[in-house]
Amino acid sequence: MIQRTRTALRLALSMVAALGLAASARAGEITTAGDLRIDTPWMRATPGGAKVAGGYVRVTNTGSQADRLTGAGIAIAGRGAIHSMTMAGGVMKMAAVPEGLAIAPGQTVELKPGGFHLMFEDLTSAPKVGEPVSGTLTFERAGTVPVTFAVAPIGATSPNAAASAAPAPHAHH
Ligand SMILES: [Cu+2]
Repeated sequence: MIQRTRTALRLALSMVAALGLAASARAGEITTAGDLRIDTPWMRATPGGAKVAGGYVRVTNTGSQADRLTGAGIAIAGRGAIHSMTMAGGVMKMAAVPEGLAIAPGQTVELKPGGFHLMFEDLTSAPKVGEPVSGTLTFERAGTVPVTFAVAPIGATSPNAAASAAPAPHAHH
């Protein structure tokens, strides 16, 4: 009887371990769309009441024709846009990039904290750590691609990083 309980417990623990692995694998999700390799879409949890959230992703063009990231959306936001972030007189400034981001053949475009990013506005609920958010990325050639955004802690600088107190001090352009 005791032996059987132990076996059941071991089984339960190994299932928890397997689920944990599945969760971390999802955090490093790679989607392929035509010639594009879409590496780990992610976002950060937001403080309560926040109406906007940034989104990040790395896209590599493995083909021979240029493409362009033109838009993005998530299920829990009214709209999404592409933004740049630059340093102007010691102040971080964000601006919409309506023309999108060109991705030349062989090139990787990285959207990350402190640089180009997706801006999701009119949040209808707050992204929470460990609860991936479904969404889309739209490209000129590859079309609209369904993706899943992993959710990292508030202040995280990468999808797998623990929350850090301060954002990266430099502006990436
Ligand atoms: Cu922004």
